[in-house]
Amino acid sequence: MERTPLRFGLCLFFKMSKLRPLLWIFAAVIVSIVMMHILFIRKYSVRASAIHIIQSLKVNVHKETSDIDPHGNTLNGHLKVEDVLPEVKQEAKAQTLSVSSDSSSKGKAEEKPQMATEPPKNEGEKSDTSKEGPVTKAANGDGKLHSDSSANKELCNKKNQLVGPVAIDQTIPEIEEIVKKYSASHGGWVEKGGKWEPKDCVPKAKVAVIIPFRNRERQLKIFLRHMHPVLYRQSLFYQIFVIEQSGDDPFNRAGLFNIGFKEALKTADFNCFVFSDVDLLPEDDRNSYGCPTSPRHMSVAIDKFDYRLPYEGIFGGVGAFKREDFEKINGFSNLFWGWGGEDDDLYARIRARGFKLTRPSMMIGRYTMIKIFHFQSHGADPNRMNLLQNSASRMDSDGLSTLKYTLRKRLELPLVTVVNVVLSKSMYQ
Ligand code: NGS
Repeated sequence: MERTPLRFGLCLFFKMSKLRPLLWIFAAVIVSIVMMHILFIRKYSVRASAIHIIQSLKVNVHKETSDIDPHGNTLNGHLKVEDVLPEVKQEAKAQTLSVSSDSSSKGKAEEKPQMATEPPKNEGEKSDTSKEGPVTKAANGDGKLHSDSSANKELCNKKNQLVGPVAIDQTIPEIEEIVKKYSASHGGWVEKGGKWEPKDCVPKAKVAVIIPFRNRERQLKIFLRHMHPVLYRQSLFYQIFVIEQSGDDPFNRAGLFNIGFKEALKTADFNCFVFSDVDLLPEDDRNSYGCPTSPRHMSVAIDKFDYRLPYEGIFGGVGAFKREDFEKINGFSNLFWGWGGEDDDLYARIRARGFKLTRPSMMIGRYTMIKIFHFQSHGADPNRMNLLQNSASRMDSDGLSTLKYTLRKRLELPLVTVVNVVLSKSMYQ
């Protein structure tokens, strides 16, 4: 038969209609792949590569994106933390410590069930002030953290206390104002040293919140006003420690975290640790500051990064560890002086030990970075890229086991324990 265009078209139509279901499936697969690529892969990889190009040009990414540096100094750099958070002062007793690898702890961490890291499903209202914290005075006023009067008590499970998204207030309060509102000595709940524990149930975690610090008093006041009610509503046994670096050496954020770990264990047998910058305020109280099942990066969605992860391996901002997990990676490196890299080094340690990194959802792990301009007296650590070449092999010989510092003061203020230390490069040469 003659092959006319009409016959060819009819044949093709006939074959196509038989194949049509297959074609639809094929098209659907292609469209899904393209959508996934656009939604997930590009979102992270484009930002990550931008950041790493900037890094390789040795430009301080932070300066490019915001006025605020989570590690450095402020313009009003003359005040010391005890001037701004006055009250109980103790004798300053200088004492040089060179801590060995068997750790500074007093007592073993208790085996406690883990605090749930997933949020309850039905919460989403804004906070109201009536839910800010407890109204009754804390039962024990002796300044010690109690944990073993728990024989007949049940584990705390007060998710209905959580409010979900919480209001962010960036006005700078007077410290007396917050003390009056929160301190147990004024009818609030926070005990001297910045601690609290639930009295009617057994807390699922004993948490030390560690804040590295230098000349950031205004941020600290905002932070304390924000954090105490959040930690209270999470029903945690908690204490907030500010580790203040004196001296003129570049800021050593990671070293201060290690010191905080050691110093906190002199106070109580904490079984989990949250390491946080002073200028990061959680926007949702379902983001648990309790014990994570494995190392947890908590500040996954910060406003300054448009609530996205700037790159997949970031561990900056706020992170949480079980005590034993932090010990297994020998803590942070002590060798990063100035801005940047110490958190990437920690991430490499976590990976090298085979831990699975956990994160809250992008909806729950939201943070506001306090917008107060401050001057950064030291820039980025020029040696950080070299150190990052051998993060894993350096892990055992650089960290908690080799930490050196001089303890200058330890102050139990009404809303926080301040540990003032000298930490200098010369200690590591
Ligand atoms: C990376 C830094 C990290 C830092 C992150 C975000 O470039 O330490 O930026 O910084 N890594 C290196 O410098 C190698 S931020 O803008 O939050 O200050 O955490």
